[in-house]
Amino acid sequence: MKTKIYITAIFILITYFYYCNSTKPNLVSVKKAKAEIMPKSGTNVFGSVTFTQIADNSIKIVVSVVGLKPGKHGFHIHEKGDCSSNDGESALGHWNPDKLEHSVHDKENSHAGDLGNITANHEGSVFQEIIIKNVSLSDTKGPVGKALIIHADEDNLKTQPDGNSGKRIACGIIRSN
Ligand SMILES: [Cu+2]
Ligand SMILES: [Zn+2]
Repeated sequence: MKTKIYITAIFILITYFYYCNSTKPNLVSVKKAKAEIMPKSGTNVFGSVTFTQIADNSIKIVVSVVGLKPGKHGFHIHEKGDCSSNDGESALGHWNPDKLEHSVHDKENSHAGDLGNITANHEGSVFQEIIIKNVSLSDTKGPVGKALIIHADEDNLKTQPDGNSGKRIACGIIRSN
């Protein structure tokens, strides 16, 4: 009888540890990351985007980009850190680990990579801060290693799967630093 209880207890412990390991994100220590933005689709868009972990589950993104048409441009994290193709399609679709729908950033209900729009001034420059929650730079399955894409048009935050934001006019791989 005692042996049976003992075996049951070990079984429960193993199940518990297995469950913890499979649900907890795999963490490394990354506090900052950066993407160098390079032009795509024949544009002249350049810049940089920095990522800073400002709380356990909150990231500040600072966008500094030039060479855009004035107005709003869809801005997303795409699933593959590959900017090699001239049209930016090598970065694949929006980063969407939870198989949710395209909308405004809110990891409970949207693609994790939905950062909304950036707005270029009359000179075509963007200096903008975006705060996103429920994402960690330390998570090995987080945004580091993925690609940032700037689109030609405004993201309407509704149309599936990409907000109808048009061509990919710039791309940058998010690297830890
Ligand atoms: Cu996009
Ligand atoms: Zn999306």
